[in-house]
Amino acid sequence: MLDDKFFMKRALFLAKKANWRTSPNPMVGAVIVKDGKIISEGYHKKAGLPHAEAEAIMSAKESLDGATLYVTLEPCCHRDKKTPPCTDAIINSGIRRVVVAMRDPNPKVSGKGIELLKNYGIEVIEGVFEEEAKKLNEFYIKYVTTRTPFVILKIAMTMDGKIATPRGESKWITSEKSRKLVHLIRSRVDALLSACGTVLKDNPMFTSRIKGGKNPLRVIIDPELKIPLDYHVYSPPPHTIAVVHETKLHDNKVKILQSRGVEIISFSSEKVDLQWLMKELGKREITSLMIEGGSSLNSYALWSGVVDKLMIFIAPKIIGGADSYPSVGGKIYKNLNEAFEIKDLKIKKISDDILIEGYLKKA
Ligand code: RP5
Repeated sequence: MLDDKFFMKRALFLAKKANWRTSPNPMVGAVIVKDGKIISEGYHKKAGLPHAEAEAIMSAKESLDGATLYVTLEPCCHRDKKTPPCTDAIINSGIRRVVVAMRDPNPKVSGKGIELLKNYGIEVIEGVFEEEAKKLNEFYIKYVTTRTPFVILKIAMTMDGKIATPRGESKWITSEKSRKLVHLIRSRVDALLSACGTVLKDNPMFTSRIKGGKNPLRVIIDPELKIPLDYHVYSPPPHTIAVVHETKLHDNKVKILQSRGVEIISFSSEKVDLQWLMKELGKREITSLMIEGGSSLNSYALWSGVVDKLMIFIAPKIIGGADSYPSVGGKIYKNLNEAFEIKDLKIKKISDDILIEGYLKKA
């Protein structure tokens, strides 16, 4: 129905107001409509605070008898750590019709919320702006179904695919506007992953310099603890997790880092297993992560199969040469038909740069 689309659009707009601050929860918006008019609205602001539907129901100033609820995600039917089930609030409110954009992929819900509402005689319509709702919560969907973060691999490169000159100069390849967008993404993801090569070369801060933006947790692969203690990444805030080889656990640096609030995660294999690391981060409720590394980490992440989405910024520059750093180094595919494939491409012009976004086709 035309009206359903109209009101769901408003609910999606409200959901976005949370500005990626609801982790590990999804961003959800809700609108209550009676006699063709919006009588109440709500959105989920932060984990621990009321869900969108509950907020809209609570803030309604008139009777909800016979009203329609528009909500961007299926209402929950379970009690989480702090909030009661939204289905109870809906059933008790007098709302007779519920329009949802998408089912909640959380195994604790996944259709059960809808079933419960139907059992109480409430009409439920599904799938209005489903794709938009799914896109909005791509971090949450990956996390709640796999308990590992949604991973974005960001690469800033020249037109010939280089990320640095032979002597490692990389500041800056892309325009200020592109870098600002990267800072915006930093403020949306829960964590940023990099490795000691990039950190030793650039001494990056890995913070978000967006006004009012939150900083991501920094996850730094530093197996041999090569990064000096006075480097930005080891000077919280924001917080940092150092991923260290177990043979270095008795190093005095570990104690110093821990006294600064740096968390140490250790591994025993020759190289850190990124699939394992993603599980460890998932246990810490990291639902999304952006990789900002060099040729080796970019390659390693792709080959490890942890990357979900690519954001490739291409600047109108050419460095050339075999000794300059390629965007993706390391292992190669011998045959073209085996190459990594990217789908659902979106192309944008940002200043003079081009941003290509796409999702990795998984085998
Ligand atoms: C990366 O961001 C660059 O290659 C550089 O290593 C880093 C700089 O980060 P900030 O110090 O600006 O936070 O993409």
